[in-house]
Order: sequence, then structure tokens, then C-alpha cells
Amino acid sequence: MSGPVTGPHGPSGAGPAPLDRREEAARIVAEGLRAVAEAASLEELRALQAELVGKRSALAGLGRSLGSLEPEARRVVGAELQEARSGLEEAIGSRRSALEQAERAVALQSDRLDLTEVLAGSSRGHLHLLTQTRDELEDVFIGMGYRVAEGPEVEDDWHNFEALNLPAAHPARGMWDTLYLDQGDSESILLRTHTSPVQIRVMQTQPPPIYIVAPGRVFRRDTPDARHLSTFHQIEGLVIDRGITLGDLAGTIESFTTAYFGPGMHSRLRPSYFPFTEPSGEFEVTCPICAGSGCRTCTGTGWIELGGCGMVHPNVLGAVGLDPEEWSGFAFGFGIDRCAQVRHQVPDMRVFLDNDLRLLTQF
Ligand code: FA5
Repeated sequence: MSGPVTGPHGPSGAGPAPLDRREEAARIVAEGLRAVAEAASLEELRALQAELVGKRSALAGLGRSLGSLEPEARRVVGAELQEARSGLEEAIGSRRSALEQAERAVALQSDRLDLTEVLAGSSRGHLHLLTQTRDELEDVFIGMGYRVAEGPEVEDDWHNFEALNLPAAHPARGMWDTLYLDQGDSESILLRTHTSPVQIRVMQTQPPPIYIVAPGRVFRRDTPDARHLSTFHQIEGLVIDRGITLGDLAGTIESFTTAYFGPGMHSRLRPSYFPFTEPSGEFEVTCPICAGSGCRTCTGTGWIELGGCGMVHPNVLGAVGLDPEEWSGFAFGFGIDRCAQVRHQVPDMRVFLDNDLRLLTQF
């Protein structure tokens, strides 16, 4: 506080004299600063703030009593009280920042998750078998010169059906029991039933030649059983180039089969029907359990179905503006879950969704 006030003391009975007020203010400031420095929490500090500089504080009371002083003394003491108040407010502000910082540090420490921690007796996490399978399938096709493409899981009717040569009310739509979303026009937005709409999206956005695979999640109203799930994964393949033949498709499937399943495994095509390919086939691989001699798993045939395939239908090329006279191609789509099941001889596909450590730690 600055020097002594030289003005006359107030009349007796009209509050403390200026000097008393200044001593009182100095005492309040000294005690206040000590209390602020010792405040242990933001809550304690808030209470102190009201006590020291609030409307009902002793300092405010002193300020209110200045009216009884001579004008000059009122001005000087008033300025000193204001200075005392500012000093206290400044100290409260910096103590608040320090306490807030300390509280944040404690909260951060208690919220911290050590993701690298390995608890004794537990195993380190790793990719799920289905993710590993998808990665390996991608690697096989990347090794054969393909690129990886992606498409949305929520699709529109045009990409999932119409552009794939499946107009509304086409009987073959029944091949896919579809989950529709309550969006837009009735039955216009759906959860994709297969990865084939990615064929359309790729052909719409990039000119041939096209060599892509598109892995992803698909959805159907299928009842889960040992070989079916209602949410599962497929990998789509699409080749569009000049002069592509059925022989290229068969050779590609055979190369993939031996690369992914091993040298003893082979593939074969069986005639089938898909509206977006002509001719169409289903491709099967050697049953890994009986090595082709016939067992219960392969119903005695020695073969297990993996997916569908065929030569891209001219109507599909037309839907995306490609000239079927110039371009031809093949497409295939097979189950990633089915691949993992066959390769690792998992009897029931539903275990892939159980998150049971006894299964997860085997792969
Ligand atoms: C299709 O989905 C066609 N889009 C495949 C295709 C693509 C044909 C390109 C021609 C050209 P399909 O419904 O048959 O076809 O399914 C293909 C594969 O997905 C099946 O062979 C099987 O391996 C897998 N799959 C089908 N339904 C399920 C299911 N509910 N659970 C697990 N895997 C399934």
C-alpha cells in the first residue's frame, strides 16, 4: 500500500478513521493472500473468493464506509482498497489456473489406458481369423496384378440389383433375401446383399482395363446355420479388358485356389445361373477333409462350393456405358467366411461370431 493519508480523520461515530481502514485492508490482504495460496481445491477457492472480494466481504464493507470520509481521504483510501481488491483477485486467478491444471493432470492419469500392457497369463490381441483371411486373399490377388476396391455397405436398389440386370420384380431377386432400410422410397435403400454392386461402382468411375477385387461385409435375411450367417463377407473379382474369355476365368480361379489353399487343392466350374453373368457358374474347390475322395462334409462329392462366377453380361456393360462389342470380362464372388471355414476345417461358421478365446487363440 502507498504512503499515509494526510487528510483529516472522519468525525467520531462515522466509521473507522482512514488509517484504521488502511490497516484493516492491509490485514485482510495479507491473510487473504495466505489463504488463497493454501486453498487445496477449486471449491475451497470459490468460497474464499466470495469471502475476500464478494459483495459481502470485509473489503466491500470498508469500501461502503468511505462515504463518511473527507473527499481527498475518500479518493486516496478508495484507490488503495481497489488496489487491495485487484491484488487479491489476481492471486485468486493464478491459484485457480494452478488448481485446474493439477485437477486435469489427476483426471488424465486416472483415465489413462495402457494399451500395451500384457496381463500375466493372457495372450496379446491379434487380428481376427476373418480379417487375416481377407488380408491373405487380397495378397493373393494383388500378387496376380489386381487392385483392391471398396464400396458402401448401405446401397441403393440400382447398384445392388437394377444395374446388375435384375430389374424390379425380376424373379431372381428372390435369390437374395434382402434387408431394406426405412429411407427414401419404399425398398429403394438396402444393406447390400452381395459385393457385386462394387463392380458397377468401379466400372462407373474408371475406364477399362479393370482388374479389381472388392472384399467387404454383406447382409441377408438368412437363418444362421453351420455354413450360413446373416452378416458375412464376400470378395468380388472383376476383370474388364479386350478379348477376355471363359478360359481366363477358369485359369484365374485355378491359380487362386492353389495359391490360397495349397498345391494339392484344385477347382472346378459347374454351370449355374446369375442374372449378371452369361454363362454363369459356381466354382468349387477340393474338399480339404477327404482330399476329394468324398465325405460327409462335401456330401460325398469331393468338392465344396465357394462362390459364383461368369462372364459379365452385356446388359451390365450397357448399364455403365461400356460397349460389349469392344469390352468383355469376367466376375466372381465368393464367401470369405466360407474360405476360412474350408481352409481351417471349421465345422460350424457361427463360431466366427462368438469371440470365444479358445477359437481366437488358435489362429
Ligand atoms: C452371389 O452373391 C453373387 N454375387 C456371386 C457372383 C459374383 C456371381 C460375380 C457371379 C459373378 P451367392 O449368393 O451364391 O452369389 O453367394 C456367393 C458365395 O457367398 C457363396 O458361394 C458362399 O460362399 C457365400 N455365401 C452366400 N450366402 C452366405 C451366407 N449366408 N453365409 C456365409 N456365406 C455365404
